[in-house]
Amino acid sequence: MNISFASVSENQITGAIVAEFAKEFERYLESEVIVVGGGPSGLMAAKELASSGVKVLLIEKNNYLGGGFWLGGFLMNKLTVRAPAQECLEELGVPLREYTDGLFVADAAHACSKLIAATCDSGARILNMVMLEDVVVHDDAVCGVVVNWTAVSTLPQPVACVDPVSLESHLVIDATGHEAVVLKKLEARKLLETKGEGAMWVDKSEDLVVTRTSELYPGLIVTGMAVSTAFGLPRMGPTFGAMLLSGRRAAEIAIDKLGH
Ligand code: 48F
Repeated sequence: MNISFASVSENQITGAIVAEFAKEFERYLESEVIVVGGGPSGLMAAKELASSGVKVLLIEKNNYLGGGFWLGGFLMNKLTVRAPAQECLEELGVPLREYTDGLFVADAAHACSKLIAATCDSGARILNMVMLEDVVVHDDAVCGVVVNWTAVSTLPQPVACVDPVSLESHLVIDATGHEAVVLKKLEARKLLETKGEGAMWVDKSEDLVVTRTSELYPGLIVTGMAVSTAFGLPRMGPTFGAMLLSGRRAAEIAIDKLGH
């Protein structure tokens, strides 16, 4: 088979990347919501927000999205969700099998890639390899993030003198998982206190994570496992229903606050 690709120069390829990135980055210097962390809760929150017409930017420190959603647990490619959260996966078109009454199993790569695709399709913008370094706080409310390229944090000190930049937003969502990175920035300034995650107790943890998903400080909503860290709730292991429903709840809270 003969094939002839469109003729372009090397620098046109570079130019296309630089121009498009710069245009989009400039457009998102201010967003309505910035989601920090692209695991299941952050992706779900960003997808639901963008689907409702909210201008949302998601920042993720890794070069891939999905966080703990790529693998169910124990390095095995299956993940579980408990009813009623299977509905979220059904909406995404993820094949499911009911293992026991109300406990569903899915292929982790399939579920994660569908959620990522749906988030991109929703219109949420995504910045990979961008790491939250700090938050912007004006008049006792969070109103943005301070970020740097993840690569900068891996450089040796003598060559890592790179100042971060700020991005503004009406609301920030902490979806950074167990580490609750955004909350920790406020805690370091004694603006709030986190309790630290409790021991494993799946039957309690999932309901609690969803019901405690909330605005923890003016302008800052917490979702996913960061909720456990904030309130000292038990952890839940490789089941993801609460992550999906907590992300959806975070989006509802944000939409309500924005008055959309
Ligand atoms: O850890 P992660 O998947 O958080 P989650 O959405 O879901 C937790 C579950 O995966 C699982 C569980 C329950 O089922 O116990 O662990 O709460 O995703 C968090 C994402 O945040 C990114 C990180 O790389 C991951 O993709 N992240 C963490 N710190 C930063 C960050 C940071 N400083 N800046 C940007 N992204």
